[in-house]
Amino acid sequence: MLPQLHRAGLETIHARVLDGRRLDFADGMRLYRTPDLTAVGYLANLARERWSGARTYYVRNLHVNYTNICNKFCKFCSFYAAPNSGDGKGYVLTPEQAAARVTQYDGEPIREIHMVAGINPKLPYQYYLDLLRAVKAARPDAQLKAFTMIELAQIARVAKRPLGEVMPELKAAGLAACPGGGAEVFSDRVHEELFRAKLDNQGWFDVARAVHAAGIRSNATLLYGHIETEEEKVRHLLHIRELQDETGGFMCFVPLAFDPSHTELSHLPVTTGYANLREIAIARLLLDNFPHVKAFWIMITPPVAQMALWYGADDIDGTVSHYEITHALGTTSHRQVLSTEQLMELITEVGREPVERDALYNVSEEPVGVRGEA
Ligand code: V47
Repeated sequence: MLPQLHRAGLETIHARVLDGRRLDFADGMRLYRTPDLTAVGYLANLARERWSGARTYYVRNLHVNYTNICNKFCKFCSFYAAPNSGDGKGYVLTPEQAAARVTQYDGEPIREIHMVAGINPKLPYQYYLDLLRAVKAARPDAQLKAFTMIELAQIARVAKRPLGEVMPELKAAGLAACPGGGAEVFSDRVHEELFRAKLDNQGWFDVARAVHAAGIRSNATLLYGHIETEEEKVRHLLHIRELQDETGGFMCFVPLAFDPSHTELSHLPVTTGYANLREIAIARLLLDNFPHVKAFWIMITPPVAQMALWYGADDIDGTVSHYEITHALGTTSHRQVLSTEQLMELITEVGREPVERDALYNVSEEPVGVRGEA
């Protein structure tokens, strides 16, 4: 037993992690409350290495946001434009325009196209099918990771059919996987305060169940760093773990650090590196049935994402290029890009092994050597 774990009061959790036993609510709370983050990170790294060894997954990807018009008015969001606001800020990409965005990257070996947007009540079901088909036709070699559970609920609503019937059609049009967004925090209190117009927590679970039942795998997120409590975060993680026990359809958990700039919550501070690493570590420890935990560098900065590779994360997302949901930190720009070489350098500098993946975590390249290894 390391004296540091003893001092931090983490002996029992250490024993459980070593034995591969499941952590419970009280363990989650203890992990949030111990100030010794390196002790928490040490434990998370044991779990991380059990899943992935030194491997760190990255993907050559790009993001397409097909509309910013949204009728959900979430207080944490700086991306949306209200329907019929007349302020000229709202846009909808036609399927052809979305395809043209993708074609700009012809010549780059993009493997994943991440496509999400606002809930625009004017878009008919046919639009979503045409969008998938057009983007897939523009880039047949890339996989479409598209539509949060919130968008999928809307798609079923406009199709006027159950999601179980709609999913095979979306699949046939090119949908390969779904991102984890829209989960926010599974707390009725936070739902009421920050995103009351959006699908409720139970609804998110029902949609995820239908998606997984249709053979499409997805991610799950937690939006932290606003008004949520530690208890609510632990419950969120335990809910997701329970759903994963049931469906087995989740690939990766993505903690999303709240960026308050340009939102109704702009008085809140940005999350610290200390807090960001703790979220990743606790997710890795509680989610014993999730193969991957992502350090989304756009939100937590590349240097913290790099540290996170020793605090439970085994995925650093991708090259991204243009992320509209939030701004580049401290700027008004949405341009946020790392080259593949920069991503690989971030990974190898901390002694981890870069592994290129696709949207479904198929490995598409042999790992390159790790710096410092014989
Ligand atoms: O659901 C909105 C979040 C999500 C803000 O699955 C914000 O691999 C921070 O889900 N500050 C959409 N976050 C993005 C998303 C995502 C991103 C990257 C990878 C994956 C994946 C999924 O963005 C929303 C919401 O939780 N969000 N506003 C904000 N101001």
